[in-house]
Amino acid sequence: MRNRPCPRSLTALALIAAVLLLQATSPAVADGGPAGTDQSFAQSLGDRELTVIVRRAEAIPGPVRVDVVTHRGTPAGSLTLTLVPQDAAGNLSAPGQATDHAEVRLGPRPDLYGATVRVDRPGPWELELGDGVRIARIPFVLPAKVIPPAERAAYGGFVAAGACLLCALLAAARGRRAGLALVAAGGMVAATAVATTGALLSPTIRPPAVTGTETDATLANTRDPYADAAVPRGDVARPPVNIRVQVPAVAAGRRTHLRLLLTDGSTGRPVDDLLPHHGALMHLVVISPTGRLWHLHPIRVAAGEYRVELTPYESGRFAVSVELARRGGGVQLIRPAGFSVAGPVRAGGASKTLGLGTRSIEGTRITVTADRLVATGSTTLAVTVDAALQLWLGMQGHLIVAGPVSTSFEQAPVWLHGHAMAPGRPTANPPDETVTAFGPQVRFTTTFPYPGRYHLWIQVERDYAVLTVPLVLDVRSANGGQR
Ligand SMILES: [Cu+2]
Repeated sequence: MRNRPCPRSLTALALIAAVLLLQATSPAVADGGPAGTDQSFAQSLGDRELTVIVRRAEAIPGPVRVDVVTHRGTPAGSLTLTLVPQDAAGNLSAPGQATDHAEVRLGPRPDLYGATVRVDRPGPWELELGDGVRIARIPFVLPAKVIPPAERAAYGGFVAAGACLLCALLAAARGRRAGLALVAAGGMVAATAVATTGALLSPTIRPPAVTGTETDATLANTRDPYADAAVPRGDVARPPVNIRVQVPAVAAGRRTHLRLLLTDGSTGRPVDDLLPHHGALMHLVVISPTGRLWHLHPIRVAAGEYRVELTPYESGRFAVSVELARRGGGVQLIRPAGFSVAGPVRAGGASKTLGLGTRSIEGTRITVTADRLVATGSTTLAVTVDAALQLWLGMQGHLIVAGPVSTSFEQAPVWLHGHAMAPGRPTANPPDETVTAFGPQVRFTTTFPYPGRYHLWIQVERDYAVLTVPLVLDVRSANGGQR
């Protein structure tokens, strides 16, 4: 006995095929699959230097893991995590209202500590990280998983073509319904054409702007990045940032805080669109009169306002530089006016500075060599450390240069900031600081634009502590002299 499909099932199959084809043309948000990458933020929270990692969400709504890496000397204690959405979503809580809390208990040993919080929507968020005294408000974007329309057309088209083929076969099997078989076969050809066109066009279609990186994130454009397609993307460059550094009247040896106020170079309005770059929203370098270096990551306390604490051990003029990246504005190195510390002149802040060669710092042997020290040509510095290294801020090593220094660091015409990248190809999720597998040699290539005396600081991380290697190098001019 033959199984005869009724005309109703054939019609249903044809309808499913049509729906699949129609759906293929509109963009969609896919809940359920992971989207985005881990987002890492170095934070100088009081006297704790922390790396806060917001892990990528497997599904939204769903749990998100927040890990905190501590370093040698980080006091034990507890931190509060509060999640605050920045955009409204249907009948969910209003923006600015916390949706979840958690506590991270930091142990006495440097390690990875964490907690899990729950998110109820994609889009822009703030993670409030509190230690009982101060609160860092870390902005981040949870991307929605969006399948591009061309890809959807390809997938939907092939599925619809399969359904039409089934229809055609069933109709043909019935024998008498040649007309229906013909219609289904026609549908199959049309669906295959749509799928093939989608598949062929998919790699050539320009992807939409990355929400939260190239455009300001809202819930609407996170869920549908194609919604902004009509907005011209020709000029996304935002103006440079001005920074005012405010320091209360401070005496050498006393703990103080720096308040950094960021304003737009065009409108003078507060700047609140910094992107995490090199593992932090802001990299602050402070150099004391005798050459002690701080490389800190101020916390964001309000829109356009960052804060950090430090203890200047000596009096005199302190130089400041800030590296940051603005959304749509690229990386900027800003050299705001420095600040003065009162009190008797006290040295002792800076550790002993040497030229090339071998030295021991905090029990670690370090050898620095350079292939040449001539202005305007490229110089490669090789640093060999007798310890396995961890990636700090995603890099094997950091190099900061100021010079030529004649009167003060603040007056030095050149400040450079170079990196020794992690080996291998850059990946979306590089190993975190718990992996001790790098070094022992890191190399930097840089160029000294003028001859003269340069101060350099090389920074690497080993055993959960950042090691700073200060150097002084005299760079010759290309025709042999010092000037
Ligand atoms: Cu930094």
